[in-house]
Amino acid sequence: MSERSHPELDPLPYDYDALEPSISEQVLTWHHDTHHQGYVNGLDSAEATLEENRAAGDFSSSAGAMGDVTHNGCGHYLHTLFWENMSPNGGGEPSGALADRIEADFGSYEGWKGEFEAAASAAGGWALLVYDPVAKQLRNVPVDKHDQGALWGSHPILALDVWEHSYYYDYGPDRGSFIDGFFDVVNWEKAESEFETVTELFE
Ligand code: MN3
Repeated sequence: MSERSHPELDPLPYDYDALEPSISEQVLTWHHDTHHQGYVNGLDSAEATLEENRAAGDFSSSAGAMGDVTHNGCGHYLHTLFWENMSPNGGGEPSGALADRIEADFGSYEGWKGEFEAAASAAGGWALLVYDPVAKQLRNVPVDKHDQGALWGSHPILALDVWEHSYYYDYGPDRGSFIDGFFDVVNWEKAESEFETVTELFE
């Protein structure tokens, strides 16, 4: 059997203090080095369990391990997108093909933003802007944990982590101010490139 590849945590694409004051150096350090690293380790460990169980022909703990793969795997993938879709030079509004599609699918940028903020205020995990390749349209999706409420086949374009570890140290219970802070550093260039990649595949 070939050697299994292990998931790895990439460094942040900017310094730990680069998103201040939207996100403090302390929170970004904990969030990336401890929380995100934990999901990478959890994914690796769950995959090791599945491999050992197959070798032993004993699947008694495999269902739990498969659940650990989706929880930690989605945690790993969404955090990677979250770091990339923020930038110290971010903010503003989308442009190009993504801006046109937001207007077509949500009526206006304000219509999209109000809906995304509603998802971010209510979700127990993430607010996502996704591309749905079946309906060929953008959708906002509130996700609990990392994988509960996902829409099958959809591709995340923009991810906002609203777990309490994402903002409580900086904002206390004021999640709304954290969401405002996110929009000051949102990296629309990254979202635009994700949108172009996925629409080239499906349209
Ligand atoms: Mn998180």
